[in-house]
Amino acid sequence: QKSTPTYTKEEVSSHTTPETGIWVTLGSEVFDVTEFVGLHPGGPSKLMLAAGGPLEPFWALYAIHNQSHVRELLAQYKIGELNPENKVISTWDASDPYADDPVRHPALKVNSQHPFNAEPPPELLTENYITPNPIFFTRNHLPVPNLDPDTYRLHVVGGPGGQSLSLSLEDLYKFPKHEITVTLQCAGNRRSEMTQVKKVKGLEWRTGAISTARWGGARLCDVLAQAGHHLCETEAHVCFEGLDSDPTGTTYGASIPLARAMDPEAEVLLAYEMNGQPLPRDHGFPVRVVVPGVVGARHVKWLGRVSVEPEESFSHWQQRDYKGFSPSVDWDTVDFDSAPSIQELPVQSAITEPQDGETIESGEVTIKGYAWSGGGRAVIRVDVSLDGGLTWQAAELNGEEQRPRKAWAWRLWQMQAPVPAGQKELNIVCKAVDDSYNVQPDTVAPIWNLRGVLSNAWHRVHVHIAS
Ligand code: HEM
Ligand code: MTE
Ligand code: MO
Repeated sequence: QKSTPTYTKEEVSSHTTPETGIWVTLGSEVFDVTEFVGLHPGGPSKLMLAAGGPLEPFWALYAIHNQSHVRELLAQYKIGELNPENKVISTWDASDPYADDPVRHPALKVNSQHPFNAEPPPELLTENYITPNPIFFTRNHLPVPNLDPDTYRLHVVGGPGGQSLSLSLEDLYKFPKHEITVTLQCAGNRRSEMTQVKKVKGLEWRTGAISTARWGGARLCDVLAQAGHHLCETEAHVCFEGLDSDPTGTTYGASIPLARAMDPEAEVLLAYEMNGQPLPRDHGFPVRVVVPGVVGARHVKWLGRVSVEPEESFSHWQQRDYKGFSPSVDWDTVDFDSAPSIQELPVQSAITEPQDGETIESGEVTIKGYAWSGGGRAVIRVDVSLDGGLTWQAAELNGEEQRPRKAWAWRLWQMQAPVPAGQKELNIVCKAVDDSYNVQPDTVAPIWNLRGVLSNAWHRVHVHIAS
């Protein structure tokens, strides 16, 4: 009787190409699925996301694999077991401020490990209308605080004649619960396209610094009213402070105008639920702000303090970051006081399938992507071109219908098109139109800015056609 070969995790992780063979694990079993990749009903690119590692985190997203015929199919490719002596070595290090950060999903494309910044790959981003929590993009400026839900308190500074509140989670649950689907987008989404025009300062986000969730929580206006705030000073701002801090004690902070915070129709939330679950640690456990239609930077996570002030938050991220400038402004001439902080975002769309540089089959092409606009403006149309923008066709809009003036969430879109015979390549372009008839600019250069924010030019993807 032959004994089963055993492999270490390192050996498995070095098998990620057709040349080395493509290996995956499930439980303690190791499989060589090189021959199956091209046959995968979900497509080769999705299977390849798991190459060299465990299937579990991916199959948790796609319950379709929870069937006996899938297990039987996989069993045919078994080559051995994981080495049982493959002990997990604890990497805990008290001097490393990031040592206590949570474990993340392996599908995320990491732009920076410390602090953690990562986006879902395009082939997963538009697979679901609601982004599954484990692959929701993550934008952290600091280490993730580890907060105890039992001792957590939210401090709300009282208004004129009112009183300050110190709210436990239980107290927050007593406010009427409000649930809404909201898309969050970082101001730096698609920054990598700006870098191609001229270097910018910031993380190289591709098209994935955007995700959508169903958020549940108390309305900010209800909490502010209980603390004695009214919409009297229209010039006032609601300042939020996070409980994440750097070694000097500086915390993350941001603000929004009081008028938005007090408007029940603006639906600003103190959210404690994300897709029916408590917030994951990376997304602000136990409480974060959700400001529909507004740039991600104002959705303060790990919320510790709320106050109403005559001026915007003095935080670096409100005053010295997340502002737009003309392409001719550089780091020697920039005057951050001269520009307003970004609040509502402009209209945006991007192609997630096929991807730039990909080779596709001739015959027919399926093009997929997302479209969204800030300020509750609904996307009314997405135009797609296969010839670099000479001719256009309207894509089919999918996902939740959006309410007028309260279109807080994205539309996914798709289009099937014949590939003209004899064609060697396609220059696919998309652009969205919102209900104010705002459109995306055609090129990046005229909207280039030193911080690489508000990158919303037509999205272009160049693909080759297999002959
Ligand atoms: C569908 C096998 C890895 C995503 C399927 C189906 C099989 C299969 C047999 C069809 C199931 C049915 O229709 O009843 C496998 C095997 C894998 C693997 C053996 C690993 C060796 C992955 C990974 C992902 C993924 C890593 C995602 C990142 C999908 C999706 C579908 C699917 C989205 C549904 C396709 C559709 O019909 O729309 N897979 N899979 N698979 N798989 Fe996988
Ligand atoms: N809140 C705190 N406390 N700390 C942060 O670093 N990042 C902001 C915002 N809220 C941040 C924060 C930025 S810039 C964005 S884009 C969103 O959170 C990202 O939210 P997500 O990580 O849940 O996707
Ligand atoms: Mo952001």
